[in-house]
Amino acid sequence: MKLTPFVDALPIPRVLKPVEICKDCTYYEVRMKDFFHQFHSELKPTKVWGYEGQVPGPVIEAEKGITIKIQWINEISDEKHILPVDHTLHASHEGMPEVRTVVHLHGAEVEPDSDGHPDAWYTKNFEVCGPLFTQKIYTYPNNQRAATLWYHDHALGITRLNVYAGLAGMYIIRSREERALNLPSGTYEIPLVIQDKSFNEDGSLFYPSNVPDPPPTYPEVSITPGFAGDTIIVNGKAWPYLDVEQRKYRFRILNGSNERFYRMRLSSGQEFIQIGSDGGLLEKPVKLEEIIIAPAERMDVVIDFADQPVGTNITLINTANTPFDFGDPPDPESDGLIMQFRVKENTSGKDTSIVPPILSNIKRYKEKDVCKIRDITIDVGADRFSRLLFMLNNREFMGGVVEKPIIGELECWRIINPGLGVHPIHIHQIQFQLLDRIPFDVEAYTQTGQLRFTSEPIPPPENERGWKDVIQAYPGQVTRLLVRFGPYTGRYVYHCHILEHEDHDMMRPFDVVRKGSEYFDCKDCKDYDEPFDYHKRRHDRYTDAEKDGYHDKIDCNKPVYHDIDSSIYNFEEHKYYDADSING
Ligand SMILES: [Cu+2]
Repeated sequence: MKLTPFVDALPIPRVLKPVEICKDCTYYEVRMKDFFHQFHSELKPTKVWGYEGQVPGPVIEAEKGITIKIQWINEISDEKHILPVDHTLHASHEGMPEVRTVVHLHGAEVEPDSDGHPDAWYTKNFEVCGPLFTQKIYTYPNNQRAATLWYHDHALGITRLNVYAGLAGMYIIRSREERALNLPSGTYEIPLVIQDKSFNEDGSLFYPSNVPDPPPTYPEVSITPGFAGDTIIVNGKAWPYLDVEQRKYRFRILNGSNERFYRMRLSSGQEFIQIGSDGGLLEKPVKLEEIIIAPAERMDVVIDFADQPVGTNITLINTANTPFDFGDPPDPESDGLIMQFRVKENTSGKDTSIVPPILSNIKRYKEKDVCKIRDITIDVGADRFSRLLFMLNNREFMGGVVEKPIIGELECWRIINPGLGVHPIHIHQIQFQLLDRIPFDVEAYTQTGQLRFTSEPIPPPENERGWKDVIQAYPGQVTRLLVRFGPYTGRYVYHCHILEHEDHDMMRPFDVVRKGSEYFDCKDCKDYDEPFDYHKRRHDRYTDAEKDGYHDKIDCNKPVYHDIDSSIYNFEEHKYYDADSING
């Protein structure tokens, strides 16, 4: 399927309107539906799943400190998934509902029951729910820095399919401080949700049902080690163009692709001015000729078109190999192209926006304050069908909870990657900081398990010195993160954000616990070692379903014991204490 690039204008996702604005929160309802969407004017409409009938979903605008509540409603009418389901993956066995969803607000600091745990999925109108489903309405306190977040599906075993089918959208937290900076705004601030897709001749989405020439041990429908589409989609259109005036624009770039990294350049040779990363504004703007963005990362950039002659067409180019960075280079005429900017005269008056030399204040964590060092190894093995299996700390998703960070304590997570590819590692609940990356002797490590560093630590590049929730873990390096959890306790996950890796066991649960919290030894569930409050809440719901061997016996309407810890929640002010005050 060959589509002509730069035929369709870039769509700007609309901003979602709330259902109700109350005194202390704003309430939204977001419906997931199946519908047809035209990705390119030469392409027949494509059946997709999307939020509020849009691909990508509408932008949700939040104000720092003002709580948003959202009911995410599954109204997808399909009985079966529109993409091939691999029934050998967790929670995907025959008999499990295929059309199940759960929404994760990526980068948001929220309590566990609003985090969209992969096992908190539900089907149409909440008829059938996963074992960790507890509530229909999610709460987002927005008590964090202004930032570009995104919401997307996270259902266990089918996240790659649900996101690829269209379930993704942007969520922007704004603040007074940021508005005061006078960065390009309004018409000149544009979200760019970059994804890749492939299409069949009839316009339907193509997603592989197996690897090419699968070995006889593979199941009929099988997950692959990663999928990249041949068509680059921005805000729901293939290779769109955008008319720009001779002035500055702010682009909030999100890589919402399954596997594909983008190494972005402008054909004009001009620089991007990066002003923000996953967790909001950097301290200072950083000028870059090239930006590498991994799946799920966000880059907030300003591009200044003021000196570009009217009539100039500037292409946003991709040169990243797939898989990154050892795979095939992109075709300069298809997946090597992202979109085009067409420079027009400035007709709307003088550009009074600026990029100030100081954008924000970032208090760096200090290595000397680290209470615990945690090694997270990236391991490659084989599953029971002899398929390539990426794991974290050599455990599968169901391999029990090992990481139990104490709320408020600073930890150093050392991600050890002895493999070939770059894995974008995402940790839920918090924003973290990159300490450094240290090259190590991979051969010695593989043989002895000992880390032997081969050079001095590489400090974070300027554009990775802000807050992050996804980090590119390079092969042959130990990526050291400084991580502090809070203000919530409970169960979260961390995982690789290559969605085919995440769905195939490159995801692990962890529990944020209170210092000295007693672990509850439950006679009925020997496999579970978790904080008492969490276990108590979950116990009946999970064990009954597990004894029966399937999950779908759970009544979603059953009242749930909902624990809010008064040591971290100020009931009078309806807000959570910050991590410093919990520890102090
Ligand atoms: Cu990975």
